[in-house]
Amino acid sequence: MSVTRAEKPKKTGRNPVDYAKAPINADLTKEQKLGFLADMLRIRRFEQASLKLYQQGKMGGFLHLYIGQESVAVGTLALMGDHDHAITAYRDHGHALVVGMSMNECMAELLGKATGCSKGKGGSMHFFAPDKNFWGGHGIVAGQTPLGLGIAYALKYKDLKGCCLTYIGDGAVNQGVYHESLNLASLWDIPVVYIIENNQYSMGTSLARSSAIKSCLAERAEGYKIDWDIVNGEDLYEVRAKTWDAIERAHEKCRPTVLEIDTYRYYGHSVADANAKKYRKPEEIEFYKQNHDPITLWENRLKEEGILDEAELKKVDEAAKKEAAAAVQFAEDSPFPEPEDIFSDIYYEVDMGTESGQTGRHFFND
Ligand SMILES: Cc1ncc(C[n+]2csc(CCOP(=O)(O)OP(=O)(O)O)c2C)c(N)n1
Ligand SMILES: [Mg+2]
Repeated sequence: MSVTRAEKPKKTGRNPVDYAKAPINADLTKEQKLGFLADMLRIRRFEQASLKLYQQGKMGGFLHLYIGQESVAVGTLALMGDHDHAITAYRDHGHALVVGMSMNECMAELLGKATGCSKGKGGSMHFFAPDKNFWGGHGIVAGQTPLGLGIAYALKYKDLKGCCLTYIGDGAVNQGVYHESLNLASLWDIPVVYIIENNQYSMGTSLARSSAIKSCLAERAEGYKIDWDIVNGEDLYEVRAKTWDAIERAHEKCRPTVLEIDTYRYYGHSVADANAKKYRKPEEIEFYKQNHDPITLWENRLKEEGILDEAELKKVDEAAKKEAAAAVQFAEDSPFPEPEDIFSDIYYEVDMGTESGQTGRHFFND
């Protein structure tokens, strides 16, 4: 159907196809392009600041860093329109910042503070902003895949021209529920876009050890008659162009798509894991940092286009660092939730005082 891995551009840092000329990119302004740079730097500086807090022992629970994968969130989520929605797994900081959540509410959530987006009760894996069409933040691997399908089903049911960008890892594609979701997405013509963020590892298990077909994960969509594509994640223009094709397919034809975006994570699965010591070599991580860093490559691209110089780059980066530092201060100054609030924000029915909530029948009508 679409392309095969053999046709994919080699990881050279420079794409042989110039996706800058794709219609969705051709009219981008200088401000928009600098905005993508700013957003990628904001994610990186936010996470570096959060890592420091974790290492100081100020954070409970997990911290799954997105550093290295910034071009995926920025390249895809910046395309969202009014009726488009997004849902992802636990590695959710980048997505949250791109949909417009503030660093303050996100940093406070990491520290378990009442001013956090989930009132300090969710932590790193549970960033949510329904007002921004962002539905989290899910810790069960592939658990978000039927939820994304359901959100997209609701859009179709309500006759709204929208889609649900549903993010999933390279390990999660092996979960049964993802395949059940693909089957229904195709059978019922659901406007869902599954975006596989292929960072090559599922915790400490490499793709080569987890997938029967190692060369391509998106190709499995063939089994469900779903269009698919593979994307060079280090080229922001390509990410935007191919994601836009998928969004248009959802909007215009109400058909699903599976996109596999090649990317790489620099830190461990969560910051507490063995990272470079057990399942990959430090040299491998260094190679990606030196040759395939999505932010450096975008900086280089903008310099070539004559819209970025060192002074402007410094300005954008300083602003990101300042915003992250202010968020740390805000989070540290914020109070913890009150103990008496421990039972609130668990069930909608209880919080809203619905009849089922009052009678203890949360899920069934009779
Ligand atoms: C159903 C389920 N099984 C196992 C786990 C433990 N677990 C958490 S993350 C993870 C790896 C997922 O890797 P991938 O889908 O590639 O996402 P990435 O962490 O690379 O973003 C596993 C096995 C879980 N959370 N849920
Ligand atoms: Mg992975």
